Amino acid sequence: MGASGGKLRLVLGDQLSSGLSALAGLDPSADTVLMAEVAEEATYVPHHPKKIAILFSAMRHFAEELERRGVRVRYTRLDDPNNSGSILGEIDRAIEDLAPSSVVATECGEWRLQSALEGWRGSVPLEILDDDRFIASRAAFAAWAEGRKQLRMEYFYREMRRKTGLLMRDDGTPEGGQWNFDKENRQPPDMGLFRPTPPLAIEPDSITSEVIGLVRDRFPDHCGSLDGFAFGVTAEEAERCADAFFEDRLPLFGDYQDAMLTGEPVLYHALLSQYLNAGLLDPLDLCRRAEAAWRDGHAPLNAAEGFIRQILGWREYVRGVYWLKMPDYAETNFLNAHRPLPEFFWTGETDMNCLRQCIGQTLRDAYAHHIQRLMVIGNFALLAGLSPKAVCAWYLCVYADAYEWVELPNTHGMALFADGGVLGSKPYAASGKYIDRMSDYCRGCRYDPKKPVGPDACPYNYLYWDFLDRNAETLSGNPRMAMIYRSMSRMAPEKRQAMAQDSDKFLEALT
Ligand code: FAD
Ligand code: DLZ
Ligand code: SF4
Repeated sequence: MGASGGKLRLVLGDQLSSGLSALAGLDPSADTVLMAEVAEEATYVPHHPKKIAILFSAMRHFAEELERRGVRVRYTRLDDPNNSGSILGEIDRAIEDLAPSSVVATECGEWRLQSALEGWRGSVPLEILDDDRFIASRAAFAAWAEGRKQLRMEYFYREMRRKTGLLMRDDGTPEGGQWNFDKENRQPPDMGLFRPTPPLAIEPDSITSEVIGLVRDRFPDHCGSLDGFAFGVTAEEAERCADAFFEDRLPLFGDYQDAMLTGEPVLYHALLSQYLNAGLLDPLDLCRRAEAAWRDGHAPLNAAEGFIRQILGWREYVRGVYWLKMPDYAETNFLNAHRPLPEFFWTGETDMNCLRQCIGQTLRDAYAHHIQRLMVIGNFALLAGLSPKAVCAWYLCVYADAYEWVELPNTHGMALFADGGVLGSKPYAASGKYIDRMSDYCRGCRYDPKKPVGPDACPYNYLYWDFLDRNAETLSGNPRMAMIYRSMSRMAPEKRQAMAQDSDKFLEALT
């Protein structure tokens, strides 16, 4: 099988796009596409079984689709006895069997694999092409960042709005007269009235069912449930999920973006990141659809703008920061945090209800929305001084959409402030009051979000002040923290001491 002299075209598990640069100009009579399920990619962190199942099934469907179009695919299954276990090993094996003239790849999403690929020396040349599935290329981001003291997302986002024309008027000003409607997007959950249409559930077909069995057998020690698998695994299914989101949930996406409610894991969120990140959906296309929904009167401007900002702004921006700053970025630990991850991150078993709900949901669904990730789990990790490396490894494991290019800046930078302010101008630290305002979690909790100290006090409360105290030397000079440090200095010394004592007790018990 295979044509000697043709090109070997590598397609990775998160590169499942028919327009991938590595597939451009493919000659079906000579070239072969290489795809491989390999242990190294499935275990460099113990990914959530649902994440592995999505990717393996999506890879198998993608390969089938290519073959239907007359493309030759060399596909190594995980249980192939000759499987070398790594992407580079599979390239070597394919070269030996097929004798291609060269290997063509699209740059990898993660620094780890990209640097391994760049270091690969084989018997034929390797061409690594840009990944043009992003709206901003790495070079364009670097050009924007050049000479700037601070890389603020908001300014990058405005530039991207101008470049793409999304939500722009003919005179170059933003639609609605404002770039950003975030202030309108912070409504707490409106109990009673609040029953969003759930996301589209896709029934597993025979390929997905087989893959679920394989993942169950091969990765029994990976944390997370395979039950209730309902993800799409093809571009067509991902499009149907996007259709359902635009129809049912986009109109209220903006209003309730920060809300959290027990038993409603998705609310009005898109649940599309796992498809975007695997290449099954196109980011610019989703932005254009959100804009069209506003122009057609289906969704208000704050919803369309909020959604577009997440993709055109945040998603592109974190990728730009990742490639600009790696590999040193992952090594910083600005707040000198070293506490190991508590066991309940792997079980959800804690009496703090907000964490029990968010971690439990994560382990079940491989999904939590942004505020659950940032203000419940990430905020706890920040306040408790958990080690950034341990926390980042956890986030990379547990979410179906997790790839280091997007996970690391969000966790290391946004949630943990371990980068010292590359991504955000101050830590996203908050007490239990925030969680109480934005969720119903506190009602089902044994702790009281209004109490600052004592056995029934919400741990987020005393940990919050103790975090500020512990990090005063590093953070009190930050102008955006000045007000909070001023109010801390006015606090009665006995209260501060009581909070420090409760924090010590809590943190000791944690490990
Ligand atoms: P929605 O809230 O509906 O947003 C729409 C889309 O915008 C998403 O699908 C996503 O593609 C994009 N988006 C939104 N926020 C961000 C953001 N901050 N960064 C990048 N893209 C964004 N996102 C990932 O895709 N992979 C990760 O591994 C990941 N790790 C995160 C870790 C932490 C600590 C935090 C705070 C955020 C993380 N995010 C990550 C960003 C965000 O939480 C998810 O993209 C979002 O929750 C995905 O769900 P959704 O599709 O329902 O998103
Ligand atoms: C995440 C993942 C997993 C679980 N398995 C595979 C795989 O078996 N084969 C593959 O080509 N890609 C896989 N991936 C995605 C890669 O980890 C991803 O391409 C790299 O992290 C670079 O972004
Ligand atoms: Fe979480 Fe505190 Fe509320 Fe309990 S009281 S749910 S620990 S914020």
